[in-house]
Amino acid sequence: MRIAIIGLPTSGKTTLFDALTGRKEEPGSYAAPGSVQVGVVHVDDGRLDVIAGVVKPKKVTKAALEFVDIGGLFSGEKPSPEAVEAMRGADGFLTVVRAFQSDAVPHRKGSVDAKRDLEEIDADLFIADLDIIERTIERLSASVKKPTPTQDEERTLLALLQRCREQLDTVGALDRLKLSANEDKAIRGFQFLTQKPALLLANIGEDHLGDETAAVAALGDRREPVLAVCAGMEKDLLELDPEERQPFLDDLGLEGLSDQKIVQAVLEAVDLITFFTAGDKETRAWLIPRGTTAVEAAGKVHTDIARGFIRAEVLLVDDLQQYGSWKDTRAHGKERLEGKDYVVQDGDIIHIRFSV
Ligand SMILES: Nc1nc2c(ncn2[C@@H]2O[C@H](COP(=O)(O)OP(=O)(O)O)[C@@H](O)[C@H]2O)c(=O)[nH]1
Ligand SMILES: [Mg+2]
Repeated sequence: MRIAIIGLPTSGKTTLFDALTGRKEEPGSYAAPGSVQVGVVHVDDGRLDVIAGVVKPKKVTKAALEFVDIGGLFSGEKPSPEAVEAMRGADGFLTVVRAFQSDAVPHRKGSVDAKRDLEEIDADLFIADLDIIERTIERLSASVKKPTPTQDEERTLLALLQRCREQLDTVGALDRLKLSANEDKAIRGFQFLTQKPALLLANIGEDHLGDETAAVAALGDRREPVLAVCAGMEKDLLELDPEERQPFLDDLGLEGLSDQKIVQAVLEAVDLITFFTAGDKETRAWLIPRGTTAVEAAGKVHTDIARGFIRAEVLLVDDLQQYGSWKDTRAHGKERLEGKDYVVQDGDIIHIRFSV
C-alpha cells in the first residue's frame, strides 16, 4: 500500500519522508519538480511477534508501507503530470501542514497559517478532479448521441459524473458522496484526489513540543484525523545512534521516535488493516484495505493462490497463542473455514487452500 506525502513547499514533506524512511539527504535538497521518491517503512506489530513465537519460522517479515515524496508539489502552478499521477496512484495521503516558524526558511506566503495552507491544498485537489470530470463529461455528452454498443454504459457514467460535479460544486470534495458498489467501481479508475482518505500532520517547531493542542486547533475544524509532530527533530534524532539519542529523548520528555506512531495513525486514517500468514518458512504481516475479500487477500500473497483458491482457514492470534499450534487450535474447534467472499478482519491469520 502506498501513501503520498503532500503539502505546500517548505512544509517539511521531504524532512518527514527522511524521518520515516531513514533516507539521508541534506534538508531542503533540490528535487526536480515532479520527481518521485519512494521509500518503505516496516510496520511494528506485536501480534507478528506472538505468532512467530508460536510458529518459530525461519523468517519473519513485517508489513511494508510505502511513502512517496513528490518534488515541487503545490508551488503555485498546476502540478506536473508526474506529480498528479503519483498522487492518483496513492491509497491515501499524509498531508503535511507547516506549523513551525523559521527565519532561515521563510514561508512562500510570508507567514505561517495552517488553515490557509490547507485551504490551498483542498482547492488544488478540487481543481484537478473538476478538470477530469468536466473533460470527461464533455467527451461523453458528444459520444452518447451516437448509437454504439456502449451507449447505455456511457449514459450511466455521464449521469454519475454529473452527480460528482454537483457534489464537488456544493461540498468541495467527493469523499462523502454516497455511491453503490457498482457506481464506486465505475469511477474508481479516475482515482479522484478528493476521494482519498488523509491524515493531516501539523509540522510543529522544536519549541512547541508538548504544546501540540494549539497547532492542531490552528488547522480549523477538519474531518480528517490530525497529528502534531516535529519532523525536523525526528529526522535529527533518527540520525543519532540509539545510545546517543536517549539523553535527548529524556530531555525532550519523549518516549521514543514518532515514526511508528505516524504509521499507526496513517493506517487508521486510510483504514488499512493487517492479516498474517504463518508458514514455518516465512511468517508475515500484510496490509490491505478494510473490506478486502479472502480471494483478494490471497492475490496479494500470490496470484496463483488467488486463481486456485479453494478455501481460507482462519485463526485468531489469541487462540493460536493459547493452544500453541495450528493443529491444536483446530482440534479445539477454533479454526474457521471461509470462502472467497469472506471479508478479511484485522488480525486474522490465514492459510489459503488452493490447487493450480
Ligand atoms: N525548524 C524546523 N525546520 C524544519 C522542520 N521541518 C522541516 N524544516 C526545514 O524546512 C525546510 C524545508 O523542508 P523540506 O522537508 O525540504 O520541505 P518540503 O518542501 O515540504 O519537502 C528545510 O530546510 C527543513 O530543514 C521542523 O520541524 N522544524
Ligand atoms: Mg521536498
